[in-house]
Amino acid sequence: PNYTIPMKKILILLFFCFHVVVFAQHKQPNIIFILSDDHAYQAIGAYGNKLISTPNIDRLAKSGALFNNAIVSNAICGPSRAAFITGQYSHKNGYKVNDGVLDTNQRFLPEILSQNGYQTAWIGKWHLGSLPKGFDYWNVMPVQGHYFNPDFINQKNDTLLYHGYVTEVITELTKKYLKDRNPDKPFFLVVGEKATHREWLPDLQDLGAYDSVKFPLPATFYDDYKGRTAAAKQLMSVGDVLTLKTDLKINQPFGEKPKVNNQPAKPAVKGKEIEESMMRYYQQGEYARMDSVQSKAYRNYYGQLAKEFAQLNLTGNALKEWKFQRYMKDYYATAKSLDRNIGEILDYLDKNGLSENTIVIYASDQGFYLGEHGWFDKRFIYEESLRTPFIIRMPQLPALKDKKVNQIISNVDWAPTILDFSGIAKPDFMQGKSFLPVLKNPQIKNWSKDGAYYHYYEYPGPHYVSPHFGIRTDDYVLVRFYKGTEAWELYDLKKDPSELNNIVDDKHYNTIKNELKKKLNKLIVAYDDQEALKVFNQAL
Ligand code: SGN
Ligand code: CA
Repeated sequence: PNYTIPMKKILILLFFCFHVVVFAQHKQPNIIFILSDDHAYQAIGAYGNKLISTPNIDRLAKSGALFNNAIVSNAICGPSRAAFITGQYSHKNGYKVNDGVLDTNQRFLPEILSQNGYQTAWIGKWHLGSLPKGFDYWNVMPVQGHYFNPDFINQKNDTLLYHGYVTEVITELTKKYLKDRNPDKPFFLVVGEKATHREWLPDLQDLGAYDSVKFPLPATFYDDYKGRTAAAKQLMSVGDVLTLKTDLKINQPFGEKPKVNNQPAKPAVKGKEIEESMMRYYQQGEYARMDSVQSKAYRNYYGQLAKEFAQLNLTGNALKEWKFQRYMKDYYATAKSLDRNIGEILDYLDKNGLSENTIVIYASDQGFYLGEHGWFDKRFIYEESLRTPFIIRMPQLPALKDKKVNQIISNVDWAPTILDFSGIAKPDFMQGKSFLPVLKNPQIKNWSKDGAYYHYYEYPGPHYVSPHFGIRTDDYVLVRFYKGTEAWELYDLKKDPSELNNIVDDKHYNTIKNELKKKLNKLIVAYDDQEALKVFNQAL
């Protein structure tokens, strides 16, 4: 028999198939998602901050798109991450508050990417109780992780201590992953940063980086919370809740009493005793993890500050404002390493010819208060915590360069969008919606979320923010608080961007309020949030 012709046909077919596969893979972009922790959009140059510098995040923004209205669905760590990898709201994926255990009997984004040819990885902070599932590679820090010499647990279940500063360690692990990965498959990699989580411990080289900057007090620092009961009840104020000792690292061996009748406070201990007390303090808690070089740098830097602080004998507003300055200096110094390390990752991509086919996203797990309303922390549906930085560089869409996008997107939309990059259909369980159409055309008119849905649960600890749900549209935010506080709130974001004036009882806004309530009800029903529906119906 003559096999020549069929063999030729088979070869042609094989050749064709090979090209289809190669072409498809070429079209599947690599994706790096850098997810920081508590990094406020107000803390980024590209978002308008002129007091600090974030050259690398800015560089990403210059070559990509920056979203001004990227919001989260539940502004705390674990729930935000769970929403990311499930594309679902907290009431569906079950992860409503921190320190639970994410139910791994559900499907996650990496599994769907794997089925479609991707290799997937998560490195760094994870904070979902259970260990990562569905990733081909992972190496994560238990719970919140540590700034110095952090422990990591990997998929072989080995817990290893990595010597060094956390942000640097994460970058090293990231580069190693990129180097060792299978070069024939596209990758999806999440880099989970610890920075800038409380309590802010800068890298040694960044101690004092912003000491010469006087940070202006936010206009709402002395907010009186009039007409806002839930805001009045929280425990997240810089002036009163942030601790001198742990958060600001100011040990006070000099005696904590403020001056009485204009008499200077008497030092509790003197001379050598002060040094010894300092020594002891910087050997405890987080400092116990440090090596001698690290703890010495901390002892010198914060020890000096503690001495200066003791001389000042501050009380009242002066003390609150001093705490605010120190909070800002530590926060921004911690962010400095974060930005530098993002630069390091971008450089690695450039040097290794990966930039062209890699989509890079930078976002935080939520926003953060930098003294607005007098606060640190997050949780509220109010702007600073609701909105998270979101910057995306997509070489595939060159028109996106240096674009500012105002469309509202939510973190439940992240997963559907990532799937859409490779034309992978969104699975039914995902509640978000791909915003690739917005990336292709930022001016698009008919891509609308018709308001984004929000539901926060964790109560009472650690910050006494009443559970609430609500809707955020381009112009308004309508909220229902239902535990601890029972109240509706409505803000006109165009007229009152700081959300100081709760206009829910203002008759002029009756029509708007009723429309928003209808829209909110529609979202609750569409997303099937039974708990909210019950409260909503009782609260009408
Ligand atoms: C810790 C912090 C809180 C913070 C939560 C959640 N306290 O409990 O201030 O709100 O984490 O943060 S601390 O004294 O331990 O720093 S989250 O980013 O994980 O949601
Ligand atoms: Ca967080």
